[in-house]
Amino acid sequence: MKLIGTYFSPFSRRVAAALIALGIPYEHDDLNGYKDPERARQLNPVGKVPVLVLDSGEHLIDSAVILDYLDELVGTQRSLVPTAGEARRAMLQLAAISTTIYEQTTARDFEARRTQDCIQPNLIERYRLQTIGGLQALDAASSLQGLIRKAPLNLATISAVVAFEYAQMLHPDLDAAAIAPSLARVVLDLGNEPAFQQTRP
Ligand SMILES: N[C@@H](CCC(=O)N[C@@H](CS)C(=O)NCC(=O)O)C(=O)O
Repeated sequence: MKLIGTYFSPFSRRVAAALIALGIPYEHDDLNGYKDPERARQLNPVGKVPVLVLDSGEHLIDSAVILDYLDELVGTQRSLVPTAGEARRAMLQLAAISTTIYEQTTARDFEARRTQDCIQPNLIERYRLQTIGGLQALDAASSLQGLIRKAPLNLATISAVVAFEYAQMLHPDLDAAAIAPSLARVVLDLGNEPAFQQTRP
């Protein structure tokens, strides 16, 4: 199978990290949807990465859909999300917080890049507070007993490590480690894991 999407995209990176964590071999195509929107639209009607191309030729779009497929592929014993119940809901909620951090971090970056007289400071502040709220919620789930922990790797942890590093990369002023010290420890503990090391942009 082939994963299309630059690792600068946190959505693509969390899929790549999941593929590596699950030991599923894949080819990688480094497409950046912002730099080559035409090609992205050819692969995905809404022009976004990641796209996963299966050996059958089928195209899967959207990281959540792709991750759901990977879980189906490896089966319930190895899946990154529990199959049902409260444990499944909790895992998906935390992953949703991480993907919202991806979105708001990107939105804040875009807003900050506007020419000075077009910037809307109230929007930048709103995105900043949403990102802080998300990091604090992930931090509360980061402990030995929490869902975000070093092992075994699950969807909440993969998505959270990617969220932390993405927020830190785009907005070092945020001081993600001070906002989310327990999550920062998990990120540090997992820093050299192939899933993260091999996908770091
Ligand atoms: N819901 C999608 C979001 C994917 C997404 O926003 N990808 C961004 C990169 S981080 C993209 O390709 N954007 C290109 C564009 O919007 O033109 C997913 O989970 O895969």
